Amino acid sequence: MALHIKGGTVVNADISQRADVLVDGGKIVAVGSKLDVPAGAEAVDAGGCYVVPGGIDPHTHMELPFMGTVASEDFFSGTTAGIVGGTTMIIDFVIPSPQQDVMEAYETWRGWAKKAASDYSFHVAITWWDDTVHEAMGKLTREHGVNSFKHFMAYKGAIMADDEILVKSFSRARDLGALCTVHAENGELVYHLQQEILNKGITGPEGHPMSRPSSVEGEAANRAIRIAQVLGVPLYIVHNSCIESLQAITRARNDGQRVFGEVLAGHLLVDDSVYRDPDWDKAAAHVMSPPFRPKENQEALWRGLQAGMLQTTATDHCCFCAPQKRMGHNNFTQIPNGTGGVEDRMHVLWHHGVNSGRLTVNEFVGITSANAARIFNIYPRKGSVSVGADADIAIWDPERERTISKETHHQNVDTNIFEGMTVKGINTVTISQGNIVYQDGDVRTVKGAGRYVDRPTFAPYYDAMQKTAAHSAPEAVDRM
Ligand code: URQ
Ligand code: ZN
Ligand code: ZN
Repeated sequence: MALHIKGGTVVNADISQRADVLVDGGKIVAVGSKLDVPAGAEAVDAGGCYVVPGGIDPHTHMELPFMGTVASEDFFSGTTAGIVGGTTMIIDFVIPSPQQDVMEAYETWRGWAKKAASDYSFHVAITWWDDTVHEAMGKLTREHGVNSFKHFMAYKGAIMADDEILVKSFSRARDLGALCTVHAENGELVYHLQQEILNKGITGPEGHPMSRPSSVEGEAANRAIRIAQVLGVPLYIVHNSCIESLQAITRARNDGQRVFGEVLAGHLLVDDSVYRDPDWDKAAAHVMSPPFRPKENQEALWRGLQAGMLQTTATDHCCFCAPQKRMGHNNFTQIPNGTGGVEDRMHVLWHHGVNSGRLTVNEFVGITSANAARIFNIYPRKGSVSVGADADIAIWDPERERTISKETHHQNVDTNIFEGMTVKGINTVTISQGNIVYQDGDVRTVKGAGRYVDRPTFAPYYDAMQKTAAHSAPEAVDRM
Protein backbone atom coordinates (compact mmCIF):
# COMPACT_ATOMS: atom_id res chain seq x y z
CA MET A 1 0.00 0.00 0.00
CA ALA A 2 1.19 3.51 -0.80
CA LEU A 3 1.80 5.97 2.02
CA HIS A 4 1.43 9.74 1.74
CA ILE A 5 3.36 11.47 4.53
CA LYS A 6 1.99 15.00 4.70
CA GLY A 7 2.93 18.24 6.35
CA GLY A 8 6.34 17.34 7.70
CA THR A 9 9.83 18.74 7.33
CA VAL A 10 12.15 16.29 5.64
CA VAL A 11 15.56 16.31 7.36
CA ASN A 12 18.52 14.67 5.66
CA ALA A 13 22.16 14.90 6.65
CA ASP A 14 22.74 17.60 4.04
CA ILE A 15 19.49 19.58 3.89
CA SER A 16 16.09 20.19 5.51
CA GLN A 17 12.99 21.03 3.47
CA ARG A 18 9.27 21.35 4.07
CA ALA A 19 8.04 18.52 1.86
CA ASP A 20 5.57 15.68 1.57
CA VAL A 21 6.79 12.16 0.92
CA LEU A 22 5.18 9.48 -1.22
CA VAL A 23 6.06 5.86 -0.53
CA ASP A 24 5.12 2.93 -2.74
CA GLY A 25 6.45 -0.59 -3.23
CA GLY A 26 8.79 -0.23 -0.26
CA LYS A 27 10.60 2.71 -1.85
CA ILE A 28 10.39 6.49 -1.63
CA VAL A 29 8.90 7.55 -4.97
CA ALA A 30 8.43 11.30 -4.50
CA VAL A 31 9.51 14.11 -2.17
CA GLY A 32 8.06 17.59 -2.57
CA SER A 33 4.70 19.37 -2.73
CA LYS A 34 1.50 18.77 -4.68
CA LEU A 35 2.47 15.12 -5.16
CA ASP A 36 0.50 12.87 -7.49
CA VAL A 37 -0.95 10.60 -4.80
CA PRO A 38 -2.50 7.33 -6.02
CA ALA A 39 -6.02 6.42 -4.93
CA GLY A 40 -6.07 4.37 -1.77
CA ALA A 41 -2.78 5.70 -0.45
CA GLU A 42 -2.75 5.80 3.36
CA ALA A 43 -2.32 9.33 4.67
CA VAL A 44 0.16 9.86 7.49
CA ASP A 45 -0.07 13.26 9.16
CA ALA A 46 3.43 14.50 9.99
CA GLY A 47 2.20 18.03 10.72
CA GLY A 48 4.84 19.96 12.63
CA CYS A 49 7.19 17.00 12.89
CA TYR A 50 10.41 16.03 11.21
CA VAL A 51 10.63 13.23 8.66
CA VAL A 52 14.05 11.60 9.04
CA PRO A 53 15.79 8.53 7.64
CA GLY A 54 15.33 5.46 9.81
CA GLY A 55 18.29 4.98 12.11
CA ILE A 56 21.14 2.60 11.32
CA ASP A 57 22.84 0.98 14.31
CA PRO A 58 26.17 -0.25 12.91
CA HIS A 59 27.09 -2.26 16.00
CA THR A 60 24.81 -4.87 17.60
CA HIS A 61 25.16 -8.44 18.84
CA MET A 62 21.78 -10.11 18.84
CA GLU A 63 21.74 -13.61 20.43
CA LEU A 64 25.52 -13.66 20.55
CA PRO A 65 27.06 -16.80 22.10
CA PHE A 66 29.68 -15.23 24.38
CA MET A 67 31.57 -16.01 27.61
CA GLY A 68 29.67 -19.24 28.21
CA THR A 69 26.16 -17.95 27.60
CA VAL A 70 24.00 -16.39 24.85
CA ALA A 71 22.89 -12.76 24.71
CA SER A 72 19.24 -12.49 25.82
CA GLU A 73 18.11 -10.34 22.86
CA ASP A 74 17.38 -12.18 19.65
CA PHE A 75 17.14 -10.80 16.13
CA PHE A 76 13.36 -10.38 16.27
CA SER A 77 13.04 -8.82 19.71
CA GLY A 78 16.14 -6.67 19.13
CA THR A 79 15.08 -5.29 15.75
CA THR A 80 11.59 -4.71 17.18
CA ALA A 81 13.08 -2.67 20.02
CA GLY A 82 15.15 -0.78 17.47
CA ILE A 83 12.05 0.02 15.40
CA VAL A 84 10.23 1.33 18.49
CA GLY A 85 13.14 3.74 18.92
CA GLY A 86 13.36 4.79 15.25
CA THR A 87 16.15 2.43 14.11
CA THR A 88 15.29 0.53 10.92
CA MET A 89 18.54 -1.27 10.20
CA ILE A 90 21.26 -2.97 12.21
CA ILE A 91 24.71 -4.17 11.24
CA ASP A 92 25.49 -7.15 13.44
CA PHE A 93 28.55 -9.42 13.62
CA VAL A 94 29.42 -12.91 12.51
CA ILE A 95 32.05 -14.01 15.04
CA PRO A 96 33.62 -17.37 14.16
CA SER A 97 35.28 -19.23 17.02
CA PRO A 98 39.01 -19.74 16.43
CA GLN A 99 39.50 -22.63 13.97
CA GLN A 100 35.79 -22.52 13.04
CA ASP A 101 35.16 -22.43 9.30
CA VAL A 102 34.31 -18.80 8.51
CA MET A 103 31.65 -19.64 5.91
CA GLU A 104 30.01 -22.08 8.32
CA ALA A 105 29.83 -19.31 10.95
CA TYR A 106 28.44 -16.90 8.36
CA GLU A 107 25.66 -19.31 7.40
CA THR A 108 24.85 -19.91 11.07
CA TRP A 109 24.39 -16.20 11.75
CA ARG A 110 22.38 -15.78 8.54
CA GLY A 111 20.04 -18.45 9.89
CA TRP A 112 19.60 -16.71 13.22
CA ALA A 113 18.90 -13.37 11.54
CA LYS A 114 16.04 -14.69 9.39
CA LYS A 115 13.68 -13.80 12.27
CA ALA A 116 14.64 -10.10 12.12
CA ALA A 117 11.83 -7.57 11.83
CA SER A 118 13.91 -4.97 9.97
CA ASP A 119 16.78 -4.96 7.52
CA TYR A 120 20.22 -6.12 8.64
CA SER A 121 23.73 -6.77 7.48
CA PHE A 122 26.89 -8.36 8.97
CA HIS A 123 30.45 -7.39 9.67
CA VAL A 124 32.49 -10.62 9.72
CA ALA A 125 35.09 -11.04 12.46
CA ILE A 126 38.50 -12.49 11.67
CA THR A 127 39.47 -14.38 14.82
CA TRP A 128 42.09 -16.76 13.41
CA TRP A 129 44.04 -17.26 10.21
CA ASP A 130 44.88 -19.82 7.60
CA ASP A 131 44.37 -20.15 3.87
CA THR A 132 40.69 -21.00 4.32
CA VAL A 133 40.13 -17.66 6.08
CA HIS A 134 41.92 -15.88 3.26
CA GLU A 135 39.64 -17.62 0.76
CA ALA A 136 36.49 -17.00 2.80
CA MET A 137 37.14 -13.26 2.87
CA GLY A 138 37.17 -13.27 -0.93
CA LYS A 139 34.00 -15.32 -1.15
CA LEU A 140 32.23 -13.07 1.36
CA THR A 141 33.09 -9.89 -0.56
CA ARG A 142 32.44 -11.30 -4.03
CA GLU A 143 29.30 -13.36 -3.32
CA HIS A 144 27.74 -12.24 -0.04
CA GLY A 145 27.84 -8.45 0.09
CA VAL A 146 30.29 -8.20 2.99
CA ASN A 147 32.53 -5.12 2.82
CA SER A 148 33.77 -4.93 6.41
CA PHE A 149 35.87 -7.28 8.53
CA LYS A 150 36.06 -6.95 12.33
CA HIS A 151 39.08 -7.60 14.54
CA PHE A 152 38.87 -7.95 18.31
CA MET A 153 42.22 -6.81 19.72
CA ALA A 154 40.90 -7.79 23.17
CA TYR A 155 39.57 -11.09 24.58
CA LYS A 156 42.84 -13.03 24.82
CA GLY A 157 42.34 -16.78 24.78
CA ALA A 158 38.99 -16.36 22.99
CA ILE A 159 38.49 -14.28 19.86
CA MET A 160 41.50 -11.96 20.06
CA ALA A 161 43.31 -11.14 16.82
CA ASP A 162 47.05 -10.70 17.41
CA ASP A 163 49.26 -8.52 15.22
CA GLU A 164 49.95 -11.36 12.80
CA ILE A 165 46.23 -11.81 12.16
CA LEU A 166 45.75 -8.04 11.91
CA VAL A 167 48.47 -7.70 9.29
CA LYS A 168 47.29 -10.65 7.20
CA SER A 169 43.63 -9.73 7.41
CA PHE A 170 44.11 -6.00 6.84
CA SER A 171 46.19 -6.75 3.74
CA ARG A 172 43.58 -9.16 2.42
CA ALA A 173 40.75 -6.72 3.12
CA ARG A 174 42.62 -3.95 1.29
CA ASP A 175 43.14 -6.13 -1.77
CA LEU A 176 39.44 -7.03 -1.74
CA GLY A 177 38.30 -3.42 -1.40
CA ALA A 178 36.85 -3.98 2.08
CA LEU A 179 37.00 -1.91 5.27
CA CYS A 180 38.74 -3.07 8.46
CA THR A 181 37.10 -2.46 11.83
CA VAL A 182 38.60 -3.03 15.26
CA HIS A 183 37.65 -3.39 18.89
CA ALA A 184 40.70 -1.51 20.18
CA GLU A 185 41.90 -2.75 23.55
CA ASN A 186 45.28 -4.40 24.15
CA GLY A 187 44.17 -7.90 25.11
CA GLU A 188 47.54 -8.89 26.56
CA LEU A 189 47.54 -5.91 28.92
CA VAL A 190 43.92 -6.55 29.92
CA TYR A 191 44.72 -10.17 30.76
CA HIS A 192 47.79 -9.17 32.76
CA LEU A 193 45.93 -6.51 34.72
CA GLN A 194 43.02 -8.88 35.38
CA GLN A 195 45.39 -11.37 37.04
CA GLU A 196 47.06 -8.64 39.10
CA ILE A 197 43.68 -7.32 40.30
CA LEU A 198 42.33 -10.77 41.15
CA ASN A 199 45.56 -11.54 43.02
CA LYS A 200 44.86 -8.48 45.17
CA GLY A 201 41.55 -10.08 46.11
CA ILE A 202 39.39 -7.72 44.07
CA THR A 203 36.74 -9.92 42.41
CA GLY A 204 33.73 -7.59 42.10
CA PRO A 205 32.56 -5.53 39.08
CA GLU A 206 34.73 -2.64 40.28
CA GLY A 207 37.69 -4.68 39.07
CA HIS A 208 36.45 -4.54 35.47
CA PRO A 209 37.33 -0.90 34.68
CA MET A 210 40.53 -1.25 36.71
CA SER A 211 41.69 -3.95 34.28
CA ARG A 212 40.89 -1.85 31.19
CA PRO A 213 42.24 1.67 31.74
CA SER A 214 41.83 4.05 28.81
CA SER A 215 45.56 3.83 28.02
CA VAL A 216 44.95 0.16 27.11
CA GLU A 217 42.39 1.39 24.56
CA GLY A 218 44.53 4.26 23.32
CA GLU A 219 47.49 1.94 22.65
CA ALA A 220 45.41 -0.47 20.61
CA ALA A 221 43.68 2.30 18.66
CA ASN A 222 47.01 3.80 17.72
CA ARG A 223 48.49 0.40 16.85
CA ALA A 224 45.57 -0.44 14.57
CA ILE A 225 45.82 3.00 12.97
CA ARG A 226 49.54 2.57 12.28
CA ILE A 227 49.13 -0.92 10.86
CA ALA A 228 46.34 0.36 8.59
CA GLN A 229 48.50 3.30 7.55
CA VAL A 230 51.47 1.15 6.54
CA LEU A 231 49.23 -1.29 4.66
CA GLY A 232 47.12 1.43 3.03
CA VAL A 233 43.70 0.27 4.20
CA PRO A 234 40.88 2.40 5.64
CA LEU A 235 40.06 1.71 9.27
CA TYR A 236 36.88 2.00 11.38
CA ILE A 237 37.37 1.94 15.14
CA VAL A 238 34.27 0.80 17.01
CA HIS A 239 33.05 2.01 20.41
CA ASN A 240 35.62 4.69 21.11
CA SER A 241 35.13 5.36 24.82
CA CYS A 242 37.94 7.70 25.83
CA ILE A 243 40.12 10.71 25.14
CA GLU A 244 43.12 8.57 24.20
CA SER A 245 41.46 6.73 21.33
CA LEU A 246 39.82 9.96 20.15
CA GLN A 247 43.24 11.63 20.11
CA ALA A 248 44.67 8.76 18.04
CA ILE A 249 41.85 9.12 15.50
CA THR A 250 42.16 12.91 15.43
CA ARG A 251 45.90 12.76 14.75
CA ALA A 252 45.41 10.21 11.95
CA ARG A 253 42.58 12.13 10.31
CA ASN A 254 44.54 15.38 10.51
CA ASP A 255 47.34 13.53 8.72
CA GLY A 256 44.91 12.63 5.94
CA GLN A 257 44.60 8.96 6.87
CA ARG A 258 41.24 7.35 6.20
CA VAL A 259 40.15 6.46 9.75
CA PHE A 260 36.55 6.48 10.98
CA GLY A 261 35.36 6.53 14.59
CA GLU A 262 32.20 5.20 16.19
CA VAL A 263 30.91 6.14 19.63
CA LEU A 264 28.23 4.40 21.65
CA ALA A 265 25.28 6.33 23.05
CA GLY A 266 26.20 4.77 26.39
CA HIS A 267 29.77 6.03 26.36
CA LEU A 268 28.47 9.56 25.67
CA LEU A 269 26.17 9.59 28.70
CA VAL A 270 27.16 7.02 31.34
CA ASP A 271 30.28 7.37 33.49
CA ASP A 272 32.32 4.94 35.59
CA SER A 273 30.50 5.72 38.82
CA VAL A 274 28.15 2.87 37.88
CA TYR A 275 30.88 0.39 38.90
CA ARG A 276 30.93 1.80 42.44
CA ASP A 277 27.25 0.95 43.01
CA PRO A 278 27.07 -1.13 46.21
CA ASP A 279 24.41 -3.29 44.54
CA TRP A 280 26.44 -6.05 42.81
CA ASP A 281 23.80 -6.67 40.17
CA LYS A 282 23.55 -2.99 39.21
CA ALA A 283 27.31 -2.64 38.89
CA ALA A 284 27.62 -5.92 36.96
CA ALA A 285 24.81 -4.84 34.61
CA HIS A 286 27.20 -2.15 33.35
CA VAL A 287 30.12 -4.49 32.68
CA MET A 288 30.94 -4.01 29.03
CA SER A 289 34.16 -3.37 27.12
CA PRO A 290 35.54 -0.81 26.83
CA PRO A 291 34.10 0.15 30.21
CA PHE A 292 32.20 3.33 30.99
CA ARG A 293 34.78 6.00 31.70
CA PRO A 294 35.35 8.93 34.09
CA LYS A 295 33.23 12.00 33.31
CA GLU A 296 35.81 14.03 31.38
CA ASN A 297 35.73 11.45 28.61
CA GLN A 298 32.05 11.97 27.84
CA GLU A 299 32.40 15.66 27.04
CA ALA A 300 35.47 14.94 24.91
CA LEU A 301 33.51 12.35 22.92
CA TRP A 302 30.69 14.83 22.33
CA ARG A 303 33.26 17.31 21.04
CA GLY A 304 34.65 14.55 18.81
CA LEU A 305 31.19 14.09 17.29
CA GLN A 306 30.72 17.82 16.85
CA ALA A 307 34.14 18.19 15.23
CA GLY A 308 33.49 15.32 12.83
CA MET A 309 36.33 13.21 14.24
CA LEU A 310 33.73 10.62 15.24
CA GLN A 311 31.21 9.93 12.49
CA THR A 312 28.78 7.30 13.72
CA THR A 313 26.87 6.36 16.85
CA ALA A 314 25.92 2.82 17.83
CA THR A 315 24.89 0.81 20.86
CA ASP A 316 26.92 -2.43 20.85
CA HIS A 317 23.57 -3.91 21.95
CA CYS A 318 24.68 -7.15 23.63
CA CYS A 319 22.33 -8.02 26.49
CA PHE A 320 22.76 -10.30 29.48
CA CYS A 321 20.24 -10.58 32.33
CA ALA A 322 21.16 -10.72 36.03
CA PRO A 323 21.41 -14.53 36.28
CA GLN A 324 23.83 -14.45 33.35
CA LYS A 325 25.90 -11.62 34.79
CA ARG A 326 26.07 -13.56 38.09
CA MET A 327 28.17 -16.18 36.31
CA GLY A 328 30.97 -13.82 37.36
CA HIS A 329 29.81 -13.45 40.95
CA ASN A 330 33.17 -14.54 42.34
CA ASN A 331 35.33 -13.31 39.50
CA PHE A 332 34.62 -10.15 37.50
CA THR A 333 36.50 -11.54 34.47
CA GLN A 334 33.66 -14.05 34.11
CA ILE A 335 30.84 -11.49 34.00
CA PRO A 336 29.51 -11.61 30.41
CA ASN A 337 30.44 -8.31 28.80
CA GLY A 338 27.67 -6.28 27.22
CA THR A 339 24.86 -3.76 27.69
CA GLY A 340 21.76 -2.71 25.73
CA GLY A 341 20.53 0.49 24.08
CA VAL A 342 19.18 -0.23 20.60
CA GLU A 343 15.75 1.19 21.56
CA ASP A 344 17.03 4.36 23.18
CA ARG A 345 20.01 5.43 21.05
CA MET A 346 18.26 7.96 18.84
CA HIS A 347 16.13 9.34 21.69
CA VAL A 348 19.06 10.06 24.01
CA LEU A 349 21.14 11.48 21.14
CA TRP A 350 18.37 13.88 20.17
CA HIS A 351 17.78 14.99 23.75
CA HIS A 352 21.42 15.40 24.75
CA GLY A 353 22.68 16.27 21.27
CA VAL A 354 20.08 18.45 19.54
CA ASN A 355 18.19 19.91 22.52
CA SER A 356 21.51 20.83 24.12
CA GLY A 357 22.64 22.69 20.99
CA ARG A 358 25.59 20.36 20.41
CA LEU A 359 24.20 19.03 17.12
CA THR A 360 21.97 20.39 14.36
CA VAL A 361 19.04 18.24 13.23
CA ASN A 362 21.02 17.49 10.07
CA GLU A 363 24.05 16.37 12.07
CA PHE A 364 21.71 14.17 14.13
CA VAL A 365 20.68 12.42 10.91
CA GLY A 366 24.33 12.08 9.95
CA ILE A 367 25.47 10.41 13.16
CA THR A 368 22.41 8.18 13.56
CA SER A 369 22.02 7.04 9.96
CA ALA A 370 23.57 8.72 6.91
CA ASN A 371 27.23 8.50 7.93
CA ALA A 372 27.01 4.77 8.65
CA ALA A 373 25.27 4.30 5.30
CA ARG A 374 28.04 6.19 3.51
CA ILE A 375 30.92 4.46 5.33
CA PHE A 376 29.47 0.99 4.75
CA ASN A 377 28.52 1.82 1.16
CA ILE A 378 24.73 1.55 1.22
CA TYR A 379 23.98 5.27 0.78
CA PRO A 380 21.56 6.63 -0.46
CA ARG A 381 19.57 3.39 -0.47
CA LYS A 382 19.80 3.76 3.29
CA GLY A 383 20.34 6.89 5.36
CA SER A 384 18.35 9.24 3.16
CA VAL A 385 14.76 10.40 2.60
CA SER A 386 15.10 10.76 -1.16
CA VAL A 387 13.58 9.35 -4.33
CA GLY A 388 14.74 5.77 -4.91
CA ALA A 389 15.78 5.15 -1.32
CA ASP A 390 14.29 2.36 0.78
CA ALA A 391 11.24 3.64 2.62
CA ASP A 392 12.85 3.41 6.05
CA ILE A 393 11.59 6.55 7.80
CA ALA A 394 10.95 7.91 11.28
CA ILE A 395 8.50 10.70 12.01
CA TRP A 396 10.14 12.69 14.77
CA ASP A 397 8.15 14.83 17.22
CA PRO A 398 10.54 17.24 18.94
CA GLU A 399 7.94 17.94 21.65
CA ARG A 400 7.06 14.38 22.63
CA GLU A 401 8.66 13.12 25.87
CA ARG A 402 9.30 9.71 27.42
CA THR A 403 11.07 8.41 30.49
CA ILE A 404 13.34 5.47 29.77
CA SER A 405 12.90 2.41 31.96
CA LYS A 406 13.39 -1.34 31.92
CA GLU A 407 9.75 -1.49 33.06
CA THR A 408 8.54 -0.10 29.75
CA HIS A 409 11.26 -0.77 27.19
CA HIS A 410 10.87 -3.45 24.53
CA GLN A 411 14.43 -4.76 24.92
CA ASN A 412 14.69 -8.31 26.20
CA VAL A 413 16.91 -7.47 29.15
CA ASP A 414 16.20 -6.74 32.83
CA THR A 415 18.18 -3.49 33.08
CA ASN A 416 18.53 -0.26 31.12
CA ILE A 417 21.71 1.82 31.21
CA PHE A 418 19.57 4.97 30.72
CA GLU A 419 17.11 4.02 33.51
CA GLY A 420 15.01 6.99 34.63
CA MET A 421 16.28 9.37 31.95
CA THR A 422 13.53 11.64 30.60
CA VAL A 423 14.08 12.62 26.98
CA LYS A 424 12.24 15.12 24.79
CA GLY A 425 12.14 14.48 21.06
CA ILE A 426 11.23 10.94 19.93
CA ASN A 427 9.79 9.14 16.95
CA THR A 428 6.02 8.75 16.94
CA VAL A 429 5.97 6.64 13.77
CA THR A 430 8.48 4.22 12.28
CA ILE A 431 8.20 3.03 8.70
CA SER A 432 10.23 0.05 7.49
CA GLN A 433 10.25 -1.02 3.84
CA GLY A 434 7.25 1.26 3.29
CA ASN A 435 5.15 -0.30 6.08
CA ILE A 436 4.10 1.42 9.30
CA VAL A 437 5.70 -0.90 11.89
CA TYR A 438 5.33 1.38 14.90
CA GLN A 439 2.87 4.19 15.68
CA ASP A 440 2.29 5.88 19.05
CA GLY A 441 2.97 2.79 21.12
CA ASP A 442 1.37 0.37 18.69
CA VAL A 443 4.04 -2.15 17.67
CA ARG A 444 3.34 -3.83 14.36
CA THR A 445 6.62 -5.56 13.58
CA VAL A 446 6.57 -8.83 11.66
CA LYS A 447 8.98 -11.65 12.49
CA GLY A 448 11.08 -12.42 9.43
CA ALA A 449 10.19 -9.25 7.51
CA GLY A 450 13.81 -8.08 7.66
CA ARG A 451 16.07 -8.48 4.63
CA TYR A 452 19.78 -9.11 4.40
CA VAL A 453 21.42 -6.01 2.90
CA ASP A 454 24.38 -6.51 0.57
CA ARG A 455 27.15 -3.96 0.98
CA PRO A 456 29.36 -3.57 -2.12
CA THR A 457 33.13 -3.25 -1.78
CA PHE A 458 35.08 -0.08 -2.52
CA ALA A 459 37.56 -1.47 -5.03
CA PRO A 460 38.18 1.67 -7.12
CA TYR A 461 38.97 3.62 -3.97
CA TYR A 462 41.79 1.33 -2.96
CA ASP A 463 43.97 1.98 -5.99
CA ALA A 464 44.44 5.55 -4.78
CA MET A 465 45.02 4.39 -1.21
CA GLN A 466 47.72 1.97 -2.29
CA LYS A 467 49.48 4.67 -4.29
CA THR A 468 49.30 6.93 -1.21
CA ALA A 469 50.58 4.14 1.05
CA ALA A 470 53.45 3.39 -1.31
CA HIS A 471 54.32 7.08 -1.37
CA SER A 472 54.32 7.44 2.43
CA ALA A 473 56.05 4.12 3.20
CA PRO A 474 59.56 4.68 4.62
CA GLU A 475 62.26 4.60 1.94
CA ALA A 476 64.09 1.28 1.85
CA VAL A 477 67.62 1.76 3.20
CA ASP A 478 70.70 -0.35 2.53
CA ARG A 479 71.54 -2.17 5.71
CA MET A 480 75.32 -2.26 6.25
O1 URQ B 1 33.21 -6.47 22.59
C1 URQ B 1 32.13 -6.42 22.00
O2 URQ B 1 31.86 -5.51 21.25
C2 URQ B 1 31.09 -7.48 22.20
C3 URQ B 1 31.64 -8.80 22.62
C4 URQ B 1 30.02 -6.96 23.15
N1 URQ B 1 30.44 -6.79 24.52
C5 URQ B 1 31.01 -5.66 24.99
O3 URQ B 1 31.36 -5.61 26.17
N2 URQ B 1 31.21 -4.63 24.22
ZN1 ZN C 1 33.78 -4.67 21.14
ZN1 ZN D 1 30.52 -5.21 19.95
